[in-house]
Amino acid sequence: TTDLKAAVAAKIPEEQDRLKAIKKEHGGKVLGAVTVEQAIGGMRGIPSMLWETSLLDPEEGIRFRGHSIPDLQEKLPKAKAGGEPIPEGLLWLLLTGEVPTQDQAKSVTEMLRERSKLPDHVYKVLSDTHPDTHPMTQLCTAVLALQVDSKFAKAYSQGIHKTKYWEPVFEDSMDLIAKLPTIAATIYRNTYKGGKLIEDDAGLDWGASLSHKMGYSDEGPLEMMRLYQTIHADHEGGNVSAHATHLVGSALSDPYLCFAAGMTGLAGPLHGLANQEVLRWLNNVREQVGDDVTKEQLSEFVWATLKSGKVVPGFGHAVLRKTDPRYTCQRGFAQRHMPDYPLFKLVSMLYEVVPDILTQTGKVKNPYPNVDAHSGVLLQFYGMTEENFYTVLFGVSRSLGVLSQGVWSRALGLPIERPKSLTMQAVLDRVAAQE
Ligand code: AMX
Repeated sequence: TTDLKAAVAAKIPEEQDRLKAIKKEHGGKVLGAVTVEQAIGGMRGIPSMLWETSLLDPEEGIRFRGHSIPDLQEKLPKAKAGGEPIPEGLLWLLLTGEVPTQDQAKSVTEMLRERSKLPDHVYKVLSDTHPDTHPMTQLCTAVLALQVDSKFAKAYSQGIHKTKYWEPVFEDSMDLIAKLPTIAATIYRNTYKGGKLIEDDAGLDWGASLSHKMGYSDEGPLEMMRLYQTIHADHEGGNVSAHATHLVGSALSDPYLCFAAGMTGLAGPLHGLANQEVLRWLNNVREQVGDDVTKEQLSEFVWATLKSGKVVPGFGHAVLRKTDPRYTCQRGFAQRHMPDYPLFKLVSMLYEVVPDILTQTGKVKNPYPNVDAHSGVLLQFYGMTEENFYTVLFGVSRSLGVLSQGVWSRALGLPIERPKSLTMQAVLDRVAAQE
């Protein structure tokens, strides 16, 4: 079939049976103990959630439905031969577990295009926001404004049977994914280009159309945006944006409400906002030393950042312990398309300088670069210089992963989340009871 919803529907019974069997046969077994340190330390490493669309290996990085990023660069359908994958293909994979054919990916492009029109009231909400409103806040505002059209919220209020939840959740998720490029481009044009919007080009795929509507229609930025939108889609379930979406969705809040929750989390500097922070940090270096910076000068900058009690943005990770394959893949793109670009050279030099220094601090568990260390370079090269906007691009992509999982969370009947919290005294009492 080339019908995405039918392809998902066909998978649901077997996956429901699989989960039932796992619960029945292994429900009482232990996945891992929880230490006091973990309870205090941001629940790091506690296996406590189901997330089907992707899994993160600390050494190898993300796998989407079992496929690594280099794998998918080969296997996923492309807009042009030898080019970058289109994110619609990844959406099919995330939702169905199968790598799509060219026709299946094309049908997703068409399905999203049909749903892409943004209601007038959302344009109005966006043009009425205070001009200094951060683009991420504008994104959340627009998503919440769309919630009035939620098919799930309506179906729920009309008493839909719980076995059918996934269907209106699927519809809402596709509607929202379809509209996000227009929302993002409108935010961009309103904030930086005097509100002059650009007509869509009906021949373009979902990711390329975002670049086009922002005002960048050459082959270079179109391909870059396809890749960008593919690799930022999902990073298993425990990161802040995915977990926030999942948590809020578990209360049966509709996809608009839970995606907005995820985006407020993505807007934090330790998470998605890091791509903006990286650019600021790089610009600061260039302003003070120029483009011909030496390794020694760069080391001084890194040490000064650390000594002033700040993090080096774009480096480190809560789960990964090697260079992020999303970084490596963007580095490959830069080597192919902008090998002599000064900012790329600067970022490459940072790769040589920062890991040693972070290792010397003796506390950073992963001194290597993450996805956010590189994305800004690609955007800058094609003229998208407004770094405050970068996290919105991340957010558009993240919708593919977290909303796909949302469909499956409802299809599998996952319950409301409610972990146990403790006071410091309760921690001490539990420890004492064991001694
Ligand atoms: N620069 C300076 N210090 C860092 C650091 C960095 N890049 N990465 C980690 N550290 C510090 C931590 O702040 C912590 O210090 P503390 O003990 O004084 O509080 C210590 O090293 C141990 O932290 P960790 O266990 O290695 O990392 P974590 O799991 O607590 O945090 C992360 C992970 C990503 C928040 C952290 O590495 C960081 O702040 N990096 C910079 C911001 C960034 O790039 N975020 C984007 C991550 C990817 C994404 O979500 N988009």
